[in-house]
Amino acid sequence: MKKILTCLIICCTVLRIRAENGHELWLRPRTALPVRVICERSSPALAIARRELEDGWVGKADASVVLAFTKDRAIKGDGFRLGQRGIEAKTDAGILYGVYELLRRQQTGLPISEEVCNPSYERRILDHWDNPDGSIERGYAGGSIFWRKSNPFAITDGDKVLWQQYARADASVGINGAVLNNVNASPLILSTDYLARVKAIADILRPYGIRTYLSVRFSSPVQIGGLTTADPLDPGVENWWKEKIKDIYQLIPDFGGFLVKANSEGQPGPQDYGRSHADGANMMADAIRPFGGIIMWRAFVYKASDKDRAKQAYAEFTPLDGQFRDNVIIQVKNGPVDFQPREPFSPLFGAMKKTDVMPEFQVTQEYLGQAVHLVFLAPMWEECLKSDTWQGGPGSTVAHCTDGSLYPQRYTAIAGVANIGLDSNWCGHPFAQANWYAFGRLAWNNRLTSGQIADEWLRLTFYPIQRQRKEPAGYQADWETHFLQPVREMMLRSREAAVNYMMPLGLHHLFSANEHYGPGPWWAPQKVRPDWTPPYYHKADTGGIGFDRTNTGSDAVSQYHEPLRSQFNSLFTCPDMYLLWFHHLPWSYRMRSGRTLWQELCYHYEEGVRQVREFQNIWDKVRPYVDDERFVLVQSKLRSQSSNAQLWKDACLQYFGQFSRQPIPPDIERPVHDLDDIIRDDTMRR
Ligand code: GCW
Repeated sequence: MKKILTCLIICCTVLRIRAENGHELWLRPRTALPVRVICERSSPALAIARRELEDGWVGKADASVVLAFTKDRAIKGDGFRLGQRGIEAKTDAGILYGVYELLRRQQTGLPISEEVCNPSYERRILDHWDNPDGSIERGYAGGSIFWRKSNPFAITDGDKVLWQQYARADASVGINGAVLNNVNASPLILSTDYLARVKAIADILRPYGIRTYLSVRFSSPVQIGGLTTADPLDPGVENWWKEKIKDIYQLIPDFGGFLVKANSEGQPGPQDYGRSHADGANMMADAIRPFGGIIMWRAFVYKASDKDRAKQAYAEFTPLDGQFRDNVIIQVKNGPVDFQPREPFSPLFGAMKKTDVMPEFQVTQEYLGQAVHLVFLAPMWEECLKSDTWQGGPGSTVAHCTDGSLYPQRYTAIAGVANIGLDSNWCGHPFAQANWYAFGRLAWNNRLTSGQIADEWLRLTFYPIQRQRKEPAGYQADWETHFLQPVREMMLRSREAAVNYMMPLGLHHLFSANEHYGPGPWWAPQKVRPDWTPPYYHKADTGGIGFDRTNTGSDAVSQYHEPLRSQFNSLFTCPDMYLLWFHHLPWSYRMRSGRTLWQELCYHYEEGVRQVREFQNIWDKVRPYVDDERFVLVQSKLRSQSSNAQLWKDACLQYFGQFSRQPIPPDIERPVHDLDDIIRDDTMRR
């Protein structure tokens, strides 16, 4: 009896799922089988490729893998051909990406067929909004991995290890660029001390095929150069940038270029000198051209005086089409306002036919529950990439308008605002890692589906390590049925759930204050500019709710190509999900469902809360398949998400209910918070 008991205890301990803190991301260690890697060349990148194969090979034992260079024209840029014998590519980075793809397929059980894989975008970049003092704008996972406040120029072994791990994770999903600092840029970044640190980082990222970029402040020539102006047409200013750029390339010969936020949210820019965005961008583009660098110029612009902020970027940039140098690329956020839970695509996509344009997505969940809510963002990006702009006829999706397949582009690129910090699991929430992963995968292949990405990521990130080999018969099938399927479904539904409990039916920007987390449809202090407050966007009163952007309202619909213009303009054809984005409607408006608008709103909020409760349930049921550390963390975050979703529902329904003057339908759960209490607590926190 005693023997049996001891045996049982041993078995349980052995089979207990090893605790994981998430630091290894989707690159968890494998019990690799022996493999022979054959490669005629050597380089730091190829050495990494070789090591990855040796450490991660789970194919046939003692197989040989050939890494070979080719001139095959079917392979573009850093693309590669995957085959039974190995990988062929044109560049070192191509070989490395091929190796990661091969290993991913082995590790997720996908077939390895003869196939050419080319990247959708040539530049696949993470924008870090990291400040030189180590803080991160809209960062929810600790301080910066690149910069720090105390002893800012010392480079420790710990720093190097972290940068190398970061580079490896990026490369494994095809990311090949990193903007190391915030677009609200400090001029300090261009000072000698900081540039020395940039060089140290670039040296570590380089073998992984990652180029380094910097955000620059337009007024740097004045602030750190001692000039009296930053006017882009001033020869002294041009010269200052030329010299600065020369210095940078001396340190970092493969430096990627600059990212610029100008004349936006108080940042300086060419308009301060009566010049245009094109004047500003072109001056920098000319200075960086001899070194092969690019200028990514952001189209995120709007003024407090605008009647409709959603129209501003299009209004300012389309007249400049054709005026930008060919090494300028305009960086456009997915929606016309600002990374909201749901926006229609920005009408700038496809509208600038003579200018290179790149999409900007936000990986950090500024407006989607930050590192508390489980929200898988691939469905949101997929929705944007697949939106048909009609700009070049039917099928002119945002993806086609930006990846060079519709208009010739000298450069193609895509950027994601990173969600990475010093937290041991990098992203704060274990599931937020999936957004980093998904951004890279979509940047590499903009035709991938969210389902495929979630599937891969879950297999790589959650399959119990000690089951990876010699698994008891049936374990994998059991894991797929009881863990993979429900959790993948939860991920795929999570974005729509957030839209439901935060701002359904096209509502947007209902956040309290500047932290962009909790509800605040009432929030409108006198001293805050109106377009930073929710009432500017929802326009609720006893007459109804929604922003009238039809041709009798702000006419933002006219920025879209037909047939979208008419489709969005008409109540008969405007999709429900954009209804209150484009229309101001009475509370009694009859929806397609037969409900009134007010009732429909109530049902959406209710549905959002119900979905998160269901996610809690799904997660609790998968406990036997997850290590304790990650299980408990996700469980407690779901609990917070659930109570926050409830708060959103209670706040929005009671606040809007004052205007609709209608009761919450009887079959909907009653609020559990009092509106006055919510507003009081919210005000007291400020
Ligand atoms: O979404 C807003 C953020 C700002 C950010 C800005 C931008 C970096 O609230 O924090 O500033 O967008 O994209 O420039």
